Amino acid sequence: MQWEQVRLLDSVLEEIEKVCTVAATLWQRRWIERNGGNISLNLTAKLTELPESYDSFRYLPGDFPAGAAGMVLFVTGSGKRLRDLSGSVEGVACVARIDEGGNGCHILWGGHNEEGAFQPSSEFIAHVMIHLMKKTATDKHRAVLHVHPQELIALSHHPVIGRDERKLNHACWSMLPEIRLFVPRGIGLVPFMLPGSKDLATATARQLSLRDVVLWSKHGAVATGKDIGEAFDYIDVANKGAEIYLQCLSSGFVPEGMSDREMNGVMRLL
Ligand code: 2HA
Ligand code: ZN
Repeated sequence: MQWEQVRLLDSVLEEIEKVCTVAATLWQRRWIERNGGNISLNLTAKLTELPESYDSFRYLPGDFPAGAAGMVLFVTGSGKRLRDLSGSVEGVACVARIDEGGNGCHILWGGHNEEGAFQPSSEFIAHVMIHLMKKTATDKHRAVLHVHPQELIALSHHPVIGRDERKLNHACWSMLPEIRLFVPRGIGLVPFMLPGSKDLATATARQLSLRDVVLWSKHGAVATGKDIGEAFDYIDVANKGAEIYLQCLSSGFVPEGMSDREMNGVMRLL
C-alpha cells in the first residue's frame, strides 16, 4: 500500500534541518549511542494546510491524552539511530497527527521503513505530555530533546547528590557562573522509572513546568526550547556543571564551588 504524504512548508523543513544539525553534535558527544535519545517538534501551528480526509494516510493506534487531539508533531522513530537523521530524515522520523479521539495518529510525512512498520519513539507519550503542558506555558517551547549525557547520568548515580535535587543543583550551578545564569530554573530530578512509561511521562511534564532540565535518574536528560538548539543548550550547560564537578572528584578533591552569595551576585547580571 502506498500511503499518502503531505508537502511540508520551507519554514517547517528549516526547523527539521536544525534537528539534523544538532543530531550530528549529539552523536559527537556520545549522547545518542545506538538508538538512544529522541526528539520532537510541535508543528500544530505551522501545518495550516491539512488534508480534508486522513483515509489515505497510514494510521497507528495509540493511547493519547484527550487534550492532544489534533496535535501535529515531528517525532523521531522507535529503534532508529539519531545519527542517521541527516542522511535519511524521512526514514528516521515522521510528522504525525493525533486523531480527534486520541486513539491513534496518522503519519502525514516521513516514517519510511524498508524493514517493517515505522513507530514513533518509545518515549512518544512523554513528548506528547510535555507539548501539552508547554501549549499553555508562557515560554511557548515547541522542541523537546531527550538524550543520554554521560556526566549528568554519572552524577545521578552519586549516592547523595543523585537522590537530592537541592544538592544536585548546588553542585552543578556552583561550578561556573554561566550555569547559574543559563539554566536559571535548574535541574529537576525524576527517580528511576520504566523508560517509555506513562508515570515517567507525567512526572517529566510536571517537572518541566518548573525546571529547565529534567534528569531521569540512571537514564538521561530532557529539556525543551523554542527550537532544538535552545533545548540542546540547556542540557549542554547543565551537563558542563556535572562534568566539572566529576572532574574535581576524580582529581581527588570535593570542589568548593561558588558561594550562595557569589551566585546571587551572578543572578543580578540577568
Ligand atoms: O531509545 O532513549 O529512553 C530511546 C531512548 C529511550
Ligand atoms: Zn533514553
